[in-house]
Amino acid sequence: MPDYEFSPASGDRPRSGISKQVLIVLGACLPVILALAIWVGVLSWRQRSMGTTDRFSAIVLGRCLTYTQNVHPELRNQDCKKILNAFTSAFVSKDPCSITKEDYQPLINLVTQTVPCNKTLFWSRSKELAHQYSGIQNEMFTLEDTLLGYIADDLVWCGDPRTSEVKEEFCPYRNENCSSTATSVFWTVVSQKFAESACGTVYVMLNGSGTTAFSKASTFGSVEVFNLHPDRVHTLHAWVMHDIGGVSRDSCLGSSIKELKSIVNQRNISFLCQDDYRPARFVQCVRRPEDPACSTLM
Ligand code: JS2
Repeated sequence: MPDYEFSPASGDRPRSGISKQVLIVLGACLPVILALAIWVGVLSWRQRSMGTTDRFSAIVLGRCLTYTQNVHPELRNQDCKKILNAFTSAFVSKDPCSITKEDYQPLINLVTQTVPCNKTLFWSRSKELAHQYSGIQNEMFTLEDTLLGYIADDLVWCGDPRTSEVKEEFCPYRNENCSSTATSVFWTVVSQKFAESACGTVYVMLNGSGTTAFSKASTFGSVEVFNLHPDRVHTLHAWVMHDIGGVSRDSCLGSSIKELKSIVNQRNISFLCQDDYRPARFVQCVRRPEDPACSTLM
């Protein structure tokens, strides 16, 4: 039987119909094809109706389980699914520029964790060194060493009134036209709670190689400093750290630290300051042991 070619452009239709055998085979396969199509349809419907776990939710749930089961097993009774649900409920299906502190209150109420007195470490423009230090001095807590900071660190998230999806891309940056984003409000809320629950002597690691070590516009300078309770916190101890082999643009004697001292003293809290606090300098020198600034340490 010759293969027939036809060119649709010529408008020619095949001169001979499909052979009888092909029709029989197609008829026999049709039910299988139909059943397959129905099965795929049901599967995708179930997937949609059950809700797929998006990446953000998977990361937050995974981090929560790691933290409560391994990092701090004393929190093993925390319900990570409830925490995830309270977290996403704070922003999904909402205007991404109009998130409020109250949106996060159910999440804040769910997580009860207290940092021991004298073990709180704030930071400003020195995140990496602060975390390296608290990673070694592991009785010290930065916000990201607490459960809420740990599950959200370095993530971006937002919602959209038109869907119940958790979005990670195309989330608006915080600016004058969008001042209350899901992430910025979250960090303000948890930073405030972190400061409110601090007690004894609290510490802050500042960057003396940046433009100014202390800024009132920073989260530390605008939220945490003003939420320390003077009846719980008696001293704020600042460490102004300088990059190994880097420039020194500010120090304990600089004007920005004088401003920080004034704010703290006005809140009836004592203030101490050290340049290049030695134990933190050791942490810096681990990576640059050959640097002259480190030879005097050894
Ligand atoms: C962490 C994020 C993110 O004392 C520290 C922390 O307790 C933090 O809550 O606030 C302080 C640092 O903020 P600051 O003083 O503005 O310093 P920075 O180096 O400019 O850091 C800006 C980021 C602060 C809030 N924040 N903190 N992990 O993923 C994260 N994202 C944001 N926006």
